[in-house]
Amino acid sequence: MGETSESVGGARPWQSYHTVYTNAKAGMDGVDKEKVQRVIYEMSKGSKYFENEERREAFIRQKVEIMRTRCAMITAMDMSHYQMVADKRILELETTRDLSKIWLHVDMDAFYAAAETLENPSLKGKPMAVGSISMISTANYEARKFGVRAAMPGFIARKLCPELIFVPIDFKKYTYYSALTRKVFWIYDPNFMATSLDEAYLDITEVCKERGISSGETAEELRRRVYEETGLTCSAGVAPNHLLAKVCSDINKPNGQFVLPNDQMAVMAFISSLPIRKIGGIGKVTEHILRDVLGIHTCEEMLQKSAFLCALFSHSSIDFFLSVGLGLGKTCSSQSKLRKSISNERTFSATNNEQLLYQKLADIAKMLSNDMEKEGLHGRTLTLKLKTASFEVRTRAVSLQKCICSSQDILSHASKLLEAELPLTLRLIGLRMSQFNDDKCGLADRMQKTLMNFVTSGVSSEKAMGDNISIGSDVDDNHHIFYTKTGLLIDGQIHHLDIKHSNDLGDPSNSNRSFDTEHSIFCNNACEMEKIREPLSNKSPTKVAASNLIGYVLQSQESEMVESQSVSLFGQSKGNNMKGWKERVSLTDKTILSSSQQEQSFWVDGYKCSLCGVELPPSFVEERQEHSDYHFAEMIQKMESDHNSRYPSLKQRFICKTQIAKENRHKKQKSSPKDGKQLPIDLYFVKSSQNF
Ligand code: DCP
Ligand code: MG
Repeated sequence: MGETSESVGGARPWQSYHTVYTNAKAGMDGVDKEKVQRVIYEMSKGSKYFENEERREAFIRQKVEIMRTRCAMITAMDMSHYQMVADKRILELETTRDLSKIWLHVDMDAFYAAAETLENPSLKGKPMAVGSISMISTANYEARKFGVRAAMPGFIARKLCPELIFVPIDFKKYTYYSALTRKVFWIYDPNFMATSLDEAYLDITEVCKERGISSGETAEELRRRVYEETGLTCSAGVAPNHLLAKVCSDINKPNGQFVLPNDQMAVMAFISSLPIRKIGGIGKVTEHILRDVLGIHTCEEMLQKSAFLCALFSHSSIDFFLSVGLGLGKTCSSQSKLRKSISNERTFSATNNEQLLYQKLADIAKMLSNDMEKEGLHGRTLTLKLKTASFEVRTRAVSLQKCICSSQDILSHASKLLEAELPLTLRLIGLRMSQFNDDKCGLADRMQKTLMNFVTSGVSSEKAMGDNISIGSDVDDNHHIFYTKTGLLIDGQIHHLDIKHSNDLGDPSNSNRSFDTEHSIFCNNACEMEKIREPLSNKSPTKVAASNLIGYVLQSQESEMVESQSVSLFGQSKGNNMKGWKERVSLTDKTILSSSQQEQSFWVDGYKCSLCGVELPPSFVEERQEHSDYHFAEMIQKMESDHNSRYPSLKQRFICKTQIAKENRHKKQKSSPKDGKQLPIDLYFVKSSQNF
């Protein structure tokens, strides 16, 4: 894992074995890191977990190599160009700096563990963890001294700390205490934004002004009130924006606070030495790439290396990185505007008991609904997140015609999404709602013309398509878990499915609570989603394999694909990729490509989509098929838009081809073969049985 010459076959191979468990959480500063590494290494070596970590490491290495190669291609002239681009963007971002708001981020200390200790004082002062021998949700600060931390298998935790006491999870209890804390938060900011059971952002600008007290005094008072109300301690961070407030709340944990003044100099000084990994959204993969390719360790170095960032990354990533370098973050207070999504998820011991899984789903739906109600949110897009026993994370999403909020509605749609994935052995279920009712940039407003439109009206929207294609998803910490469903024809109608490239850069294994990076696919209607899952028979809905149309497309389009967007970030723009693809296509002299040629032509380096940058390893056969189908469907739509007058019969021929595609389409399987054989978590760590 991340092997260095020192460790390969060396005496201490664990030294290069960096898992999520060796990342320090609050209270773990003095931990004997090498001992933790050794124990985890010895207990997991040869297990599926180990293999998974190896895959992750291999992916990171590959990613780093690709980026290094790209880096090496940057000429001096490129650099001066990108420096200008970067300087301009930095100036633009600087103009958005808002120091008028005082934000407080509050985070309960060892929340589940503290709640348990409160109700059972005999646990006080003893190392304890909430969870089971399979998996723990959190550990108290006594246990953290031994290297025990959230999301660690319990038997590894016990090895690290033989005295460790396990207490089973009791969500009712945590929800109860969470509600009490929120009563207090409400006093300071009725529009506070809860991001989980134990965390919230509060705008305390008004309260400080009205009462003539400092932000530090306000934080002290709030923490005291939370303690009086609940008997639990919390920590707080005060800063001009969310991003910084969150970092600050971790600095003096537990039972402490840190105030960063609303002053640009203070912010820049704070940022100058802040390690990038402290930033929410920068996970293991991103950290490695920035560090190993560009030598970026601190936030400030984002600005120093801004030209490289502009040369290598997509617009959205550049903006994120430069904002981090400037210490900028969200400052708006209107929650529904502020929020893009709201989520809730839960880790548990791996199980394939479907009744249990549906029960957990129901609990999460209820919690999500409660949180949405508190913020007056109604959403259209529901995303289900699953983590399998082998630590693969997958997301499935559905976009509904109506906004929903009630737990019944959420559960009903979530159950359909889950049903399509079972049987599976799962260790985490999460639900996220997005596309809120007042989200003007929502799916509804940027709905593409679908292939159905093409078939029925022949009109397409170039703009809409451009809007939905990412210029490049350079950094994706979730690469190995990407699933996609695209371009589906149902009952003779083709339903638009939108591939979304999130800008979040979180590392899924860094925190089970984050609902970060993903590539979600949205289907327009839940009922349709249900139909999609039905077995495809002569009578049942049928899916178009747009790749069946490839030959036709190649013969009829005369290689005049539309080239939009001329921005080039090392061939990552849509325009460039379309061009590259076009060139590869024209090489074939307008003959039909064999399917393996199509594959090679489409997947750059064997795994990266040449059109949008999404990464799908070759083993994801079906997902890759669907992904390319989607792009081909798009192309047809675009071509129709541009060639409608010259090719009046294209529509008709498309319909004929569709009929053939229908007949040829095979039944779609609902999960990959290996998913049906998930190991329980304790078997997952093969060595575990020796240690019980
Ligand atoms: N949690 C979980 N799985 C994780 C992380 C957390 O189930 N991987 C749960 C248990 C935690 C609660 O969420 O008690 C809050 O998470 P935090 O990250 O805030 O962790 P704690 O509150 O336990 O500790 P800290 O003092 O570091 O905030
Ligand atoms: Mg906490």
